[in-house]
Amino acid sequence: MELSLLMNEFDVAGRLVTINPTGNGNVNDTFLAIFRNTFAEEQVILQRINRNVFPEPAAIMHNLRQLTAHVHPRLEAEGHEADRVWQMPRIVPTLANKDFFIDDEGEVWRVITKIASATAFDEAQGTEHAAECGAVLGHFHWLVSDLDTHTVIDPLPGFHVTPGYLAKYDDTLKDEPLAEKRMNASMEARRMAMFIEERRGFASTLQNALEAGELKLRMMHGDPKVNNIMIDDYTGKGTAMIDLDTVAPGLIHYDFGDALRSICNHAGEEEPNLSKVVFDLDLCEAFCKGYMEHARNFLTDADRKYLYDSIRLITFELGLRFFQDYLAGSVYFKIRHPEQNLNRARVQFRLCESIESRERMIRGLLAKL
Ligand code: GN1
Ligand code: MG
Repeated sequence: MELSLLMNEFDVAGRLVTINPTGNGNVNDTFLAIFRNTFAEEQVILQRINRNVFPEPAAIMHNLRQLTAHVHPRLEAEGHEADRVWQMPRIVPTLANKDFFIDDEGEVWRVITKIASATAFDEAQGTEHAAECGAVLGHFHWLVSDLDTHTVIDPLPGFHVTPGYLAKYDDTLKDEPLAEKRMNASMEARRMAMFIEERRGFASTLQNALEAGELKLRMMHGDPKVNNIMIDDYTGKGTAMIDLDTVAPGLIHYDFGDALRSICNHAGEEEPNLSKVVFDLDLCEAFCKGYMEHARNFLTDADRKYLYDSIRLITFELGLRFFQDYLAGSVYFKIRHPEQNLNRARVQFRLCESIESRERMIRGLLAKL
């Protein structure tokens, strides 16, 4: 459906002047729409929800309602004490007062407000930026720490349960006829398979701690990579977490690790030259300091014990997810060329090795926080 016609379905004041793709998510399609009237301009975000990934759009919109209903009043009430304006997007309803619109082809669309004058960088800009990212994630965890986990519908059951991805990988090799062919087509793919075998036992670390009662489920973001953290254009301070579809009960460790694996890797997720993929310890330290400013009070000793493992584990998990998807024919992560998910897996596994080789130093700096 034509994007401008689609925008007519939503309740935004003014006239649409432009609508263009924005961001570079691997899952949903995102557009920035700008409306104007005589005196003002309104910018909103239009998204097509990837139904292959999120089969129940009503569930993620229900969750977004619960989340914003919990967080918005809190931000307003505490605004005068805060050292900055914290933001969180608001749902823009359709003219029929629904949270999303289904077009003639069955595609699901939603509109949310844009975070004002802020930028989400694809790469860490330096230690100050990393510290701000830490502050944003810590503050987010604090904001949702008392959100009743029962009010939220798990949008992607098993989303961050690493052993589940191992099982999925095994199933793909067993059931997908082309997977073996893809595996045997390149040395790279076989190297990835060996990398996975060497870490099978490790993959259950966080789940074991959860089952033993050492770690507890809390609300987590689910996808706090560097470009889901918005930085205020004028103050340089972090101002919002975006991409809220994966907010669900889980282990906040996966968030902590996910933010670090993306912030501390300057080369990004698509780098073809593996020698550029290195885990940066200065950025790690800066992020952790920013995070602890908000998280110090709710992290337990047991939580702290698993922080290093969480960084290593989520990096391994993402590499495994990319590799499994490559073997399955790239049916989950959007690609622009056929080897893209294989290369994404190579990058994460190299990053995982870089984390492993810095274990002592990472543990050392975590212990000082
Ligand atoms: C996906 O769509 P995007 O780019 O925000 C994925 C994350 C991965 C990320 C890696 C729902 O997020 O889990 O960490 O790609 N989101 C989902 O870039 O699978
Ligand atoms: Mg996402």
